[in-house]
Amino acid sequence: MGIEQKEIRTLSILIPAYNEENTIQTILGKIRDTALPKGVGKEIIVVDDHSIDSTGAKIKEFRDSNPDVCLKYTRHEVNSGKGSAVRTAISLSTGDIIIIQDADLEYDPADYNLLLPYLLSGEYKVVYGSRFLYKENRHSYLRFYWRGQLVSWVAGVLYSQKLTDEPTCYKMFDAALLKSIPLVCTGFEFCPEVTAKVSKLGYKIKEVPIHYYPRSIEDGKKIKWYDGVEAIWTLLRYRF
Ligand SMILES: Nc1nc2c(ncn2[C@@H]2O[C@H](COP(=O)(O)OP(=O)(O)O)[C@@H](O)[C@H]2O)c(=O)[nH]1
Ligand SMILES: [Mg+2]
Repeated sequence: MGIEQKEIRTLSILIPAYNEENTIQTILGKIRDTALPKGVGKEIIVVDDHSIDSTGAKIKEFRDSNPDVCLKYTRHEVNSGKGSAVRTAISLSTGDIIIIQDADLEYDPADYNLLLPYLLSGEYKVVYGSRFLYKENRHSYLRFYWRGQLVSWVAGVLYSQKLTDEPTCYKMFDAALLKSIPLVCTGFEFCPEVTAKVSKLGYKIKEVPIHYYPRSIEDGKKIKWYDGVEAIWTLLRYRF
């Protein structure tokens, strides 16, 4: 007897957005236009983390001109960080599977289809898209590249996982598992916290190669060097 699968499944796409007026409508359009496997629906949840540009207005404009798209939108009363926005989005999501999608254009929603099969088959409950496994990818800043390598190596050693890209945005989870994990992160430490906690629960993380189109700091990249230090500190803290 095979694994019992529900007929219709929903992928919840969680978007933390902070001052992303230049890209938010494009990424929403790309998500809308991405075809998923038969029987898998989409739910988009955008959390505007109190942007001070027109991000909020752009989201509402998109929603109004795309009534067929299932899009939930909420705005934080104060700017509280990527991790807080992701946690708000998790609490609003209703799908069976969850993926984190940044509001910039560094990742390609078409790649959801590269990760999904591993969750749909029931083989894995946690799948990461690795930018480093796809050799043709460019990496804009050497320091981001090496920081990513270091954080991945530390995560792999501390938690006995085979990881080439721990800080990747594309992290896909079984929704019930992710919702069962108490998260406390507020900023970019969402990634190491969730990696640490799923590993401690004994789940093996599957990695698949994905495309990557890095943006520059001038284009709005917000992650800083100390986020790398905090990532390693977070990995150590939850391990010991
Ligand atoms: N909610 C929220 N999101 C943020 C904040 N800072 C950055 N982000 C979002 O986090 C995502 C990743 O930011 P980015 O600078 O591209 O970092 P990277 O892709 O992880 O290197 C983007 O969607 C940003 O809008 C923040 O203070 N609050
Ligand atoms: Mg980004």
